[in-house]
Amino acid sequence: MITHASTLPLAATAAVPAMSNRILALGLTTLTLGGAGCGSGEPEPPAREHVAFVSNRDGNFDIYLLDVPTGEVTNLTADPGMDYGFSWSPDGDRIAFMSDRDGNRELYSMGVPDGALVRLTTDDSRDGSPDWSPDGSHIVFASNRDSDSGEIYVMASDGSDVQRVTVNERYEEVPAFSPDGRYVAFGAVAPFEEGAEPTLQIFRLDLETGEELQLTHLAGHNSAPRWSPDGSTIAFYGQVGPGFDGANLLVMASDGSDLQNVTDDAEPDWQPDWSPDGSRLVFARGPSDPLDLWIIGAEGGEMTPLEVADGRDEQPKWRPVPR
Ligand SMILES: [Ca+2]
Ligand SMILES: [Ca+2]
Ligand SMILES: [Ca+2]
Repeated sequence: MITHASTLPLAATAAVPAMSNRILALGLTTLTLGGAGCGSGEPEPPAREHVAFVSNRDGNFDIYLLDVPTGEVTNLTADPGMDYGFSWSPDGDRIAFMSDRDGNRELYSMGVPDGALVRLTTDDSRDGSPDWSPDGSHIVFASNRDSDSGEIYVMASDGSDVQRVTVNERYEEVPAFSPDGRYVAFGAVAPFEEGAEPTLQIFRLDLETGEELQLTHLAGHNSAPRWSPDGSTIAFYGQVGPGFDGANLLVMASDGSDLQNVTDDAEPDWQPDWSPDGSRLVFARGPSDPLDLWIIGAEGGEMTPLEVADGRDEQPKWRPVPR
């Protein structure tokens, strides 16, 4: 277990009661938490504003927490293995992530900031890209355990009750739950039009009916879909520039209509994620190495750098705010 509580700013401890409840619900015990006393008469701590991200800045991939107001960065995983591909629990108290620390790619969840680790998968295949359901009960992920092409699976958030939700010969990646829990959006290899060479396109699977809808029909690769908090809009990256050698952030309605380019410039932009209020996107910007983290309004406009440092910083995900 890793304990980072002493290095985190005060605001990070505001969610301690909720985390304690969640840990107990998972059947774990003996959690000791330093208290930021929230008793009556004390001022409310400021709302936290955190972005977690993946970086290789310390020599291997780990997941880091950035306190936005102070710029302080904490290594959450700090393991020599490859820690990569994560999502926040909806209460912001845990991350689920992929790691090869036990020999092959498995999924884990970890308390933030207490570091309490739960292994979720035990399978010789490559398991990755976990995303939490909006009620916290389930995690969707990608795995090649049943087919070389890889498929999408949903399991309970403690790792039990794994269910396969796609069956095909197609590669799939980075599934994302809709805020109402009904749909999963993901990237999958398919032609953008009849007869075209297959590239990554965005799909939407209805978990109730099993119906699948191809949302994008764009040349180049298009992936990393993320739903807006109100579920109306999906942000993703697409290689819509000349030659398909870069990438821009795109948004579309959740049925694939009303496509708009948010970052229409030559610098490559990747992996958008929504702020909790839906007003901004955080994303990775730059060529493959280095990558830095930037913020832009959800409808475009001026970009501002969030985290510019050596190494490859990517996959930023805004931490949910306690309700
Ligand atoms: Ca690592
Ligand atoms: Ca595995
Ligand atoms: Ca497949």
